[in-house]
Amino acid sequence: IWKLMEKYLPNTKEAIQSSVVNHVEYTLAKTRFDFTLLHCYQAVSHSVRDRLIEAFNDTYQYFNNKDVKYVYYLSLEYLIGRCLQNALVNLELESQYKEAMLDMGYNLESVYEQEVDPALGNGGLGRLAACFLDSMATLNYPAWGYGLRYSYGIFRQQIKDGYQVEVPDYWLDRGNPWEIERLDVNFQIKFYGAVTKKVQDGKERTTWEGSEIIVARAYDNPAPGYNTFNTINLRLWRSLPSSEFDFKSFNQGDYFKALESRQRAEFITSVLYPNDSTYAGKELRLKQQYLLVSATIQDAIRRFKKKRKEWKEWPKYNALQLNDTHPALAIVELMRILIDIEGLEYEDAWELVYNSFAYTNHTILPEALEKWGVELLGNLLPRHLEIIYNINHIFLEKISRKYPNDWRKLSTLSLVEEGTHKTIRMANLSIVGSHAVNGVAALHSQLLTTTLFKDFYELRPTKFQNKTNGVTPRRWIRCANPGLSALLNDVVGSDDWVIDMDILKNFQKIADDPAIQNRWMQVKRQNKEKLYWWVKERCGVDLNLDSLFDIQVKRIHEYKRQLMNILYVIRRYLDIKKTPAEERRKLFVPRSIMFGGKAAPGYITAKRIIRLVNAVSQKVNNDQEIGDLLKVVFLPNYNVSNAQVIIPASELSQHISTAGLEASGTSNMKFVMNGCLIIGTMDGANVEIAEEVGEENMFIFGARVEQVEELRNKMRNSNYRDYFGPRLTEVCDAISNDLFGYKYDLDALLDTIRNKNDYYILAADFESYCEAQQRVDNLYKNKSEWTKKSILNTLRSGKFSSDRTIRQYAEEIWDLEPCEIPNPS
Ligand code: 26Q
Repeated sequence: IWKLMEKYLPNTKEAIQSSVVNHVEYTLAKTRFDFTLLHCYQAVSHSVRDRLIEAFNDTYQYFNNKDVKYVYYLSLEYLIGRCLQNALVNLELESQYKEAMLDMGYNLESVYEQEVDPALGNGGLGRLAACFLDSMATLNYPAWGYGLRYSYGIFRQQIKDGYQVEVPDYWLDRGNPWEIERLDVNFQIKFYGAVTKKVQDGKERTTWEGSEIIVARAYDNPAPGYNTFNTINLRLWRSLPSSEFDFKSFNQGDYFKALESRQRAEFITSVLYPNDSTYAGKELRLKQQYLLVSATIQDAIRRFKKKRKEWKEWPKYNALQLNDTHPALAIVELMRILIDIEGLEYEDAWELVYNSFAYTNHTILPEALEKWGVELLGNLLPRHLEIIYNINHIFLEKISRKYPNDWRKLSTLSLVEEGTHKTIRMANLSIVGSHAVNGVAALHSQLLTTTLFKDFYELRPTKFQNKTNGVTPRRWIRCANPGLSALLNDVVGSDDWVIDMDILKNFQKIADDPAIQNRWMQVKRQNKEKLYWWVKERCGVDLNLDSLFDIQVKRIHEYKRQLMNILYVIRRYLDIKKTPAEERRKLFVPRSIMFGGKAAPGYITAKRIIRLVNAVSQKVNNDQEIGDLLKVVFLPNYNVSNAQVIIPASELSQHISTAGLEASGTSNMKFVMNGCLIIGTMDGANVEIAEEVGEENMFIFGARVEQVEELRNKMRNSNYRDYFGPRLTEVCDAISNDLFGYKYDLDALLDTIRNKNDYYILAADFESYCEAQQRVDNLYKNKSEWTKKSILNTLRSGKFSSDRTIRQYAEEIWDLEPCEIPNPS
């Protein structure tokens, strides 16, 4: 009977159709007389799921037999986006399913549209984790992703009256065919309670008795690799009440009170914190972090114990990567289990922890660094606080031996921030507990070692590394841009570029070929048409398809300077109005300027930026004099599936953060791959993009990182009128004179650059930004030159494949070998 299970499902058109029909009948209990497009999506997904599961089971069975080392990627966020197309593309079954469905009267693309977009992340950090899973599977690395199965992902953004409105995202509404609920994989998670010490055989033993016990249950999400049978697991935990939960209330007969506390247990994984730049010192958030950490470490230990190895071999078999400090308690949790439960000596436990953990930093913004109040932490996790103090004690002793009487060093390196409100610095904990620490772009990693983590760097320079981010070409070219994919297949003569982006470099001579240029423009045009309809339907705006599609999509934040972008739009509007009608078309290239991105619900300035964009959009789009020379649109609810429509259609994209503040950026990479030119500052990965594609193929402007501090100092001692150029002054006056309405909100917004010392040096960079924009117009008038640069951008973008990034992590941090499962046929 087991023999039967060893055979893979057949993938002929007929076999696919019969599997879909089977799911219609037996999984959905539907008939052809009562059947919708949604049912069709569900049946197709189940049919694809069956195929995923085969590969998935074989993969881990094989890893297990080969006794491999695993990497555990720990992240509070995964922005995986829709699964159906991605699974079909990676299984290389898209054309078979397309045909099979067409036969049955369904267009596969409209089936794709039925899927909700799982949005279990905020932005860059969560999407990076998803790209990494794709690359780890594709490169055959033995890996596990671990995260939380939030019932509510990031809110859905609606625009009402020009303001952002947040709507809860209950993404599990229609079930989720992609997950496998593991009723048999549950771990207990403890909170609160007390620590007791007793002496046993002359040795002090510590135990922690939690007073609230809940359960974390595993939900598995297969992530298939491309061009391989390897399929790895994203294991997401859901919190549930434990069966003995609040036994006391039940026994005392307080039935409702007992049920209430059960609901509190479920609440822990119910919602993702929609914050991507300031930490929230909330107990619920700490419970989320600990739940992920504790369940994951227990799972990893259970798996390790099955190998029957000695503890000292732990680092040989396990690498644990922390996606920012959010899961940093894993360091402490592993220490606790090794010492309190497994009975290891402190030093031996530390050795194992230190050699298995590594930490990735994603920001140098001080307001984003996590610090947990000692009272909060000590109440929720008393034993963990004790261990943190231990780690700190031993660490600081070493420091004071090395730097006697250097109080400044001691206080900056300490895991504890003293003060009226004592806190634990999670970044310091992560650095001290890891053998490798990395930034996410060359400039960012360099800034870490010279500013934020300078003292740590001097202590142990070899610990610090760079791993420039990357994105997966499977989702961001192959899935999102089928037109470009077909073109690249023709250029290369195969689809090898999908797993080896570097080969595109060999075809640079095509950039001058007029026939290729024409096809290239056609592809872009078709993508623009798709976005045209998207915008028309959602925003009611009719774009000019011949206009330059100019796009800035990312979370709204002052440091990303969407404000500078929209102020320039106003500049352009005023300039067009000043120009005699008959000269306008000669002087200005028609532009469609689009903004998209969510503002954290409590971030008022970010919300006002959205308000301003919509106010300008209202005014400009309805100005008869302007016509289609200028359109401004706010694209609502920017998410992964919308990005897949927006990015391939864009011709110019904006990455204009204040130098030094965007750790890397990853959408910049996606845009470049899709043949979009960048207007940007020398920040984050833009610096490396410039190195790869050539500065002459980008529009670079603004202060460099070395100049920023100097500029700020200059501004501190002056009035804003001294550093506002005439072009910016006129724009702000127009807003203050109520040209766009909403004076109260908008004046308050302008005050962030007028009276608050303009921390993000918008005013200082404005003139140089306007000049760069002029260069954009000039180049766009020459279609062939523009297209040539667009082609070169794509062909030179190979470095930014997450395959390169993951190989570097595997070789330089994880010490991990690939392990490819054999072809089953
Ligand atoms: C922390 C504590 C409590 C609640 C929320 C958070 C939190 C959540 C998410 C803090 C930060 C984030 C996300 C940060 C992020 O997305 N950073 C981006 O990471 C990208 C991938 O490395 C970089 O490309 C971006 O430059 C960086 O901004």
